[in-house]
Amino acid sequence: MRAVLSIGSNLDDRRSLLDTVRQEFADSTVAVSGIYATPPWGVTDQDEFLNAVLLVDVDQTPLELLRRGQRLEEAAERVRVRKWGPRTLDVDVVQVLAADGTELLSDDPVLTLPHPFAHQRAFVLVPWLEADPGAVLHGHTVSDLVAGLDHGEVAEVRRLEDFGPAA
Ligand code: PH2
Ligand code: MG
Ligand code: MG
Repeated sequence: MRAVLSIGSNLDDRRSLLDTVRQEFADSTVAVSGIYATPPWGVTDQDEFLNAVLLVDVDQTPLELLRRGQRLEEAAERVRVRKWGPRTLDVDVVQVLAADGTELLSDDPVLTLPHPFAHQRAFVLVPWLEADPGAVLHGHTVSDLVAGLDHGEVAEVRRLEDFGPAA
């Protein structure tokens, strides 16, 4: 199964924390975006985030993959203080595709698929489009979704650098 992971950090050594995800999935990464600096969305009185997107091919269920991400969050000593608040590391499973390319749908509150807000967040869509220019989310190309976003929001998502060596 193929999954799209959106990862973010706005506390501590943000690059090293994102890199723990890159390393965890080093053998299963099929594409990766650059690292982007993004203004905090939702709760705006917090530091800027670094965000990136990884496409991974894994032989796991979506819930196993979620747990794998949560173990990295725990290793980053993530403390859930407030919704949308500052975090050392966030690993979100944005989309899961079955082997035949079908998008998995789930309304399980533990792991809702696709991620319920991904289609409207520039900090997810812009890196995703870079990692997979042909990506489709729920019948819309990610390219069209980006084009439909507020232009100011898109402009504020700034690519800083490559995210480590190409997989
Ligand atoms: N994550 C959030 C809330 N707000 N803003 C940015 N820029 N990047 C994030 O990853 C992010 C956010 C909740 O997970
Ligand atoms: Mg999140
Ligand atoms: Mg999360």
